[in-house]
Amino acid sequence: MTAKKFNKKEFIREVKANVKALYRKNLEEATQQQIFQAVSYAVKDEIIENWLATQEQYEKDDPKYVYYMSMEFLMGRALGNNMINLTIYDEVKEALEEIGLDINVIEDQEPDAALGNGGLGRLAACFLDSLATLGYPAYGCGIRYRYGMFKQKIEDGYQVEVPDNWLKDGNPFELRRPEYAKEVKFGGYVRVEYDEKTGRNYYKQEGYQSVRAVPYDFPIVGYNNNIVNTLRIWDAEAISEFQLDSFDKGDYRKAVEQENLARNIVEVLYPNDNHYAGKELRLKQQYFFISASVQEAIAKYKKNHDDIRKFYEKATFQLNDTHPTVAVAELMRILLDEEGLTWDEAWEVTSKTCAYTNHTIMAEALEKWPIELFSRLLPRVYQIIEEINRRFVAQIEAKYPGDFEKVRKMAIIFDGQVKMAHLAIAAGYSVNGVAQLHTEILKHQELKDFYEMMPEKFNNKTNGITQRRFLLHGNPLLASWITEHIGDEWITDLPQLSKLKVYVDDPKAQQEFMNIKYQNKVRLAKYIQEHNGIEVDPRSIFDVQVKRLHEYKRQLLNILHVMYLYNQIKDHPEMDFYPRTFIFGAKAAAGYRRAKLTIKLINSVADVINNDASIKNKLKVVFIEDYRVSNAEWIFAAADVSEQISTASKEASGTGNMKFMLNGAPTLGTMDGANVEIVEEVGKENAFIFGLTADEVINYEQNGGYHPENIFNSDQDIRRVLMQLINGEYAPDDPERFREIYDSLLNTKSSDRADTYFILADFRSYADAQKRVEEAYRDEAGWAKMAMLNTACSGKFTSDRTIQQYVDEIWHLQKETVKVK
Ligand code: Z2T
Repeated sequence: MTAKKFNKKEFIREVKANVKALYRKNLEEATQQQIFQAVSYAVKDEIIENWLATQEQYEKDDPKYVYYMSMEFLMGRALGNNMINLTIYDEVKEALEEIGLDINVIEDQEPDAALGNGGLGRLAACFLDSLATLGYPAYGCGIRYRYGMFKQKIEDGYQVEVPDNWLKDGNPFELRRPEYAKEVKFGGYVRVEYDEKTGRNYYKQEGYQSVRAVPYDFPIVGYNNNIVNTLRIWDAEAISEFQLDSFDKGDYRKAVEQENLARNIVEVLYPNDNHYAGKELRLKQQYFFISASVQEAIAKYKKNHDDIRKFYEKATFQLNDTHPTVAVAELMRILLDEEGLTWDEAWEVTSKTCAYTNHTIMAEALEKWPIELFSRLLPRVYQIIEEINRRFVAQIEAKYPGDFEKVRKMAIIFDGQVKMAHLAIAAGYSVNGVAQLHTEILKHQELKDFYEMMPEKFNNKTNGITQRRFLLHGNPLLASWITEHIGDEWITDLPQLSKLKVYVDDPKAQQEFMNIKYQNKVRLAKYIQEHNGIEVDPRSIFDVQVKRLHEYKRQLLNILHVMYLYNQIKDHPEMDFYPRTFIFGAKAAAGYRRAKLTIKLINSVADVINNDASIKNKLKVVFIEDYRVSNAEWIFAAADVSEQISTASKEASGTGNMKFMLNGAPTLGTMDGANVEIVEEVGKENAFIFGLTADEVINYEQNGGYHPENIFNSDQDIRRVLMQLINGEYAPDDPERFREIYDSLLNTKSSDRADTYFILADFRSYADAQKRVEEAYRDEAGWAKMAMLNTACSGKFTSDRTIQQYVDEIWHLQKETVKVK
């Protein structure tokens, strides 16, 4: 099945017409931003027919839908991706060339849709791409934040956060749908009414404030299959005066309050990755988009069905971490209070509808809301959770009579807190981890008691990434080369990449493969020169660590090792050393002091090393400002080495690791998250593995016995590097600047052990692995083979595979097809 034929003349005519209609300008007068808008509207026109046709087909077939509920969708740019999936990229490129326009410049005008922090949000975006490409009916449900992930500036080596006003020029791909607006209620109290006729109590929320949730739809284009699904994100508006209850009419104070509530709710994305801050506004955001989404899912179902007790046959809610877990109680509330089901009927529907994905074992990420806050904001929802908890505790007691420890550890409400993970597990029909190792740790450590009580709910879904964005769009040279050698089926069937294996020993293929890598390095070097003012040599090894800045991800281990290498080169100028460029990219949560200090350390080390002429450009350190989806595509394409060096057991999966592998960069990493499965696919001889295993880390954590000061005292190289943190080597103006980092490695605080993330424990084995990288890279043919094997063995890590497993083992959806009109 192919998409309808692209008409170049018609397209050019439309772009010109759009520029006129939108800006009253001719092409020659329009800015690149205006042309981007005009091109995007023309591309949207190509999408609209398919969008309509898809929704019509779904209407006719009445399929089951997955509602992917997520606080985050890290979509990145839409224009390039939409052209790719419509299979009109090259045609549009040519058409634009004809009128003197450069498609790269046009694409570069688009702000990233950065409605997410990192891995979790980008995973949601990859899943939407795969759902549409595989032809599964799906909605992404989320929030239309006015400001997404902040833009990062580096000033004097420090991170500065700048608001991300991504909507300021207008968003050509969004569609406002006021006809689907919903009312969402906060606060007030619950009034109980006994109804003689039915003999039941009815619960009514009164004295509340409310906001109007208005959805904006974004098209999610499947690859070359005419399918267009929908990402539906909610904006908040004030309930207008004439919609106020008659009781509240003319209540000026209340009207103003509701205006403020609406404005605040969707104002900004919380910029925390793997960290729970417990803010009231965050809970408002959660309930806001969940209530609207659940109401909409039910309204949609009721259009064509009259038995709400069978709702789960046509809908399933996938909860992206615990952030959307209030959906459990909201669904119960609607079924009980508005649909009139009994508790048991409502519970059956709810527990057959909701499923939960866990994305982390980091304790500081667990959502535990204070009862006071929760019940004040969501009084009726809280009552329902109390009843869910009462019944769940009874179940625990029945299964483990007299074992109060079990209740203490598993109850949903305990110690004055509402534990969202416990609610999600108790209420859902599926609990999944995001990589094999992570799921095993959930089953046997973090969620052990739950696994023992309900093993049938637990399953693994190893994460994946979409090759359409991270190879076809991000690395067009490699994509074309692959297609020339094995055909283009890999675009929708990534395991076909294994056909490349026959070329890994072929010198010509090796040379072509590495030449493409070189050209991508030139492209990135230009970007770095333009954006950072640093000159890097594309012939050096590009050693890359890009991901959120977090202590467990150990950017600190990386930069300490750079300091160690620098010492070596200074001590032994004659030493053989293959030139290296260490590239970092990372945003730190705005309130994460130690992470921000690590950014300053990286930039301080970069300053010293990059300006030391005596080391003859053997070492360069680059911190790429504002790492985000759009520049990530270029970075993966240009990487030689993929740094995946988290403390074993801490990185649930990782997905950047997969993007590097796909683009031919071997992993330098610990046996953590999906690294384990990457090594399983490519062979450990084609990766550089080091460090403690997850079992060893967990054993130290539970039984003690780790003493970083012993390492400090016995290893002179390590000792020297650590001393350089406090002797002004990298902070001559303020030698105490990095004291906190030094202390974190050596000084036990009352609260936690020194070197919480085992940096000293792993330092030697990391340095050895780095040495092996250098040796391997010197062997040109050997390296080319290793790089190609990484690409060839990356087939498992497509999000198409992940989604197919969700469909087969959790959601049970039917594939749809849409014919061209
Ligand atoms: C996040 O990006 C991840 C986990 C979270 O737990 C929160 C956020 Cl914002 C609450 C990441 C994991 O750290 C990473 O290992 C994983 O690959 C990714 O989610 C997608 O599952």
